[in-house]
Amino acid sequence: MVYVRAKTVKGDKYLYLVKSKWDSKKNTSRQEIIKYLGKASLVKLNDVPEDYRKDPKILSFLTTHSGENIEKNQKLIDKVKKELFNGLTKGDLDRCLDIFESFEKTNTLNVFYDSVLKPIMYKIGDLWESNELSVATEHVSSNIAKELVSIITERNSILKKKNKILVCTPSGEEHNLGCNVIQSFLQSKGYTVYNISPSAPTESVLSFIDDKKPHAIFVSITLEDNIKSGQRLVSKINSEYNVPVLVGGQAVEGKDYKFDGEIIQNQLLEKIPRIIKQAMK
Ligand code: B12
Repeated sequence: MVYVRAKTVKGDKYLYLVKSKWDSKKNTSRQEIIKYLGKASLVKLNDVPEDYRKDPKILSFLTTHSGENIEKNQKLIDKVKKELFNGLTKGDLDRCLDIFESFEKTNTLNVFYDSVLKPIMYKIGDLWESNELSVATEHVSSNIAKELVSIITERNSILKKKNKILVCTPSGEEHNLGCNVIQSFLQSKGYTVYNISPSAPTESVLSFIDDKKPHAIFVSITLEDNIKSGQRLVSKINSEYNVPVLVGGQAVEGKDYKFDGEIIQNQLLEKIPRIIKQAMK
């Protein structure tokens, strides 16, 4: 497998085209440098040997890391956000899928979720709150968004023997698109995800843990009204199981609530696998 790797030296990123090779003697993989591409801000597609220029992974990496492309990609993101907003508010699932498919050619799944879908859903909420968007349109949009994420998840999931993650919301919390997005991203990375959101009663969360024995648990809270039931849920899990519990979602963003678990604020999806790894140590 060939991909681009970034090394940061004194705050500057440098890119390398590398090949991953299996070393059967050491029973591990090692990386072989094919070409040093240069300082990230200066790398152009032409610096990549011709054979690898059409590789979607390499294209996508360069789109998000090379200086030449960052500005271009921001313009694309802004355009795609407008298009997807229209598709969602008009209830046009096919259009939304087309938009995703074309975006996916140059960007990764996490960029779609973090930089396109999430901000649009926040905007839809703000417009609903200020009465600029009807309740019906908000509901249509969130239903289409859910279907979109479900189709993307089905298409992108891969099966590797990675860890098992349980995703849930406390009792009372009906918002679960965030949980679906986390599931979608983690399944695309090979995790097994049990998404029992929204709003499962504590007892059924506990019996699920008993049954599936997940390696980590995500608790997602959107409404501040659900903080207390979230705190009770996390304490109950901790009193019965020795498993890391991570708490996140809009209700805990920028706040200082106390939980018996680790609070994760303001993280991009791509950081989540590392967060899981650290929590499991
Ligand atoms: C869709 C929606 C709904 C749908 C939910 C459908 C569903 N199945 O999810 C419905 C119509 C049911 C709904 C109902 C309500 N809603 Co609503 N809703 C929204 C809306 C527009 C989008 C939510 C969303 O999908 N966001 C996008 C996802 C991808 O983002 P996310 O949830 O933040 O998740 C990401 C991160 O936070 C993080 N994350 C999340 N959890 C975790 C956990 C861990 C461990 C980690 C590491 C990370 C992490 O990763 C996720 C993926 O990137 C929001 C607007 C907004 N700002 O989000 C309002 C919003 C959340 N709703 C709001 C309100 C007021 C309500 C109602 C009270 C309205 C009412 N009067 O009935 C009810 C409450 C229902 C309930 N009891 O839960 C308010 C909340 C205000 C507040 N601060 O409390 C908002 C903010 C709208 C607004 N601007 O006023 N809603």
